[in-house]
Amino acid sequence: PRSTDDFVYTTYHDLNSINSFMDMLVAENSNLVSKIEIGKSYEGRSLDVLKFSTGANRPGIWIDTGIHSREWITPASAIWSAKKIVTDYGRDPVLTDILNNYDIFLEIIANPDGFAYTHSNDRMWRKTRKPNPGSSCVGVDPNRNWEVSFGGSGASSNPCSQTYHGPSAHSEPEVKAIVDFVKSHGNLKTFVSIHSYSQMLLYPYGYTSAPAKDKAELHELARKAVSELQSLYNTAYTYGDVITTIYQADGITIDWTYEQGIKYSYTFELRDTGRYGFILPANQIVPTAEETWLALMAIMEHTKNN
Ligand code: ING
Ligand code: ZN
Repeated sequence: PRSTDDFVYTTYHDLNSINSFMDMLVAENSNLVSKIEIGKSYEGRSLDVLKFSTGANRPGIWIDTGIHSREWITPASAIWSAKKIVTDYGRDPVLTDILNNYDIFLEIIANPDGFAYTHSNDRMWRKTRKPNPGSSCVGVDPNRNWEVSFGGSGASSNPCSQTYHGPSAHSEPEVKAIVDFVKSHGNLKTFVSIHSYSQMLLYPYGYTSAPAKDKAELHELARKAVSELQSLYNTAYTYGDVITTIYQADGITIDWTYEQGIKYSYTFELRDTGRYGFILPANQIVPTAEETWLALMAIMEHTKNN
């Protein structure tokens, strides 16, 4: 494709194609979108974030996808969402109002080494691609590597496990890059980390059954977001805190961001509930992106109004 109008949103793309999408989007909308590199992956790939901004010194909203590399529906949805943002800015009054007051940061491929590996070697690869000294097993779970209850029982100390927490908190460059960005930005109001699958919208905590101090508000906003999502294609989501809705999980992204003071910290688990699982057919990309966008808009609008 020569422009993001020609880009095919109904199929899955590899890293080169996604990189070219990002570059075209920036070139076509240079007044609204820029690309920032927040770090490098273990294998040296750039960790790129699209910044949607209409002015200086704005508070921020963060969205990441693809931190678990086999969850292909998440970057595919993010690509559609990036195009949706540039299309709707100046047309949709709610999104325009959001972007006139907040910057949106979108990291489409949070784990590029893993993503490349899902294309070249193993479609079901989840973790990072950093070797583990003393083990033949590769990689760390980037959703157990964060410095909150790091190494707790809701993670594995076995390098061969899919939920291996890694040698130390923030040991993975892909995680550390986000940590550094969150700290140096200092004014993120919302942090949404998108996974698949299970059709859930989750908020902190994963490491403890103690309620988050904003639980009532987070729960009510989740209810609203899920109801908006369901209104489009009747896709049913469950919602609640991680530990009661899924299971105990220690060292997770949103517990760390919440404890950094980012009140609206959420994780989505996109389609489906297991029929296709991680191998969601491509004809579900656009419907999934469309319905998820409604939930994201609910969260962003609430951010703006609070
Ligand atoms: N599942 C998540 C996992 O990392 C999850 C579930 C989400 C746990 C949010 C903790 C926080 O185990 C997938 N599919 O990644
Ligand atoms: Zn995941």
